[in-house]
Amino acid sequence: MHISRIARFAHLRAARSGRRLLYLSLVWASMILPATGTSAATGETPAETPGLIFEENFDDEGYRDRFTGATHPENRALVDKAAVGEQALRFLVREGGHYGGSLIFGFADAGLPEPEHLYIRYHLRFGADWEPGRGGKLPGPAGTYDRAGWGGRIPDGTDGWSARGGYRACPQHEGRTQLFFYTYHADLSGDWGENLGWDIDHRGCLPREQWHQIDMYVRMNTPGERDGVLRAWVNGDSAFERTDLRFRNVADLKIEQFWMNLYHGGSWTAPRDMHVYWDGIVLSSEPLLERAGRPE
Ligand SMILES: [Ca+2]
Repeated sequence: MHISRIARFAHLRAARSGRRLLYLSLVWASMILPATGTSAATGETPAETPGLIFEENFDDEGYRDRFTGATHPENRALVDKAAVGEQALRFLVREGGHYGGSLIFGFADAGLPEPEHLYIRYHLRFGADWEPGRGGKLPGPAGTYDRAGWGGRIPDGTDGWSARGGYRACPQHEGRTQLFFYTYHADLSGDWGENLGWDIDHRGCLPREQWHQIDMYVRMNTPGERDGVLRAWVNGDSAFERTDLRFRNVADLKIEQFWMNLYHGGSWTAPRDMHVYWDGIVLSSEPLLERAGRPE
């Protein structure tokens, strides 16, 4: 029945901030409980979420201290346009620029073990001024270890990997933005990462000015084997699945961080000032969608 090996990890930043302890605990357990999570696209995550590792709802300025790294504070603002709670985080990409910026939740930096599988949820809204154009990068899991697996640094299976989200103009629907995984894995053939389109029933093509609930699942492969998993759901419906990926040949490459990145490019830059809104992030070792299935 229950595996009761429960590891609790206090978090220095959370303790210092005195805010709700959002880094609750890691529950490395196979608990026979109904899967939790919300069916509505903009619902609250239940307080008692099995496997909850991290949650951020961007309802106060303390959010920065609950992440372990951040860049480009000049591009970030809390605004009254929430998917969850009272406020959301707005990111600006300036005309002629690439960033955006990053908020990073690094597991080791937070005093947590690096997981080998992870359920990720966040809420995403493209602003009225958003122009996807040739595209760029969005949040996703990564294990670059500042060595390889991003930005043209091709990995060899021992040094790094990543599976950030990516975006570009949707080819089927004018004005929509297509999502994909921008992946650096150990079977790349070119000089850059591989785009894995969220193509199931065009669910990865999102209209502006609406909140979308994005769910992702990543599972590291058995070292050397092509059995790594990436899945994605948009507003609760399956949009992508691969179960034959090789991220690593060695066991010590794991899920180092959730990299909440916004970068326009490639080499191209933003045609005008444009905005993206994020809210309601959850990282969990247990499924957040009932249909997401069990960890494998
Ligand atoms: Ca919020």
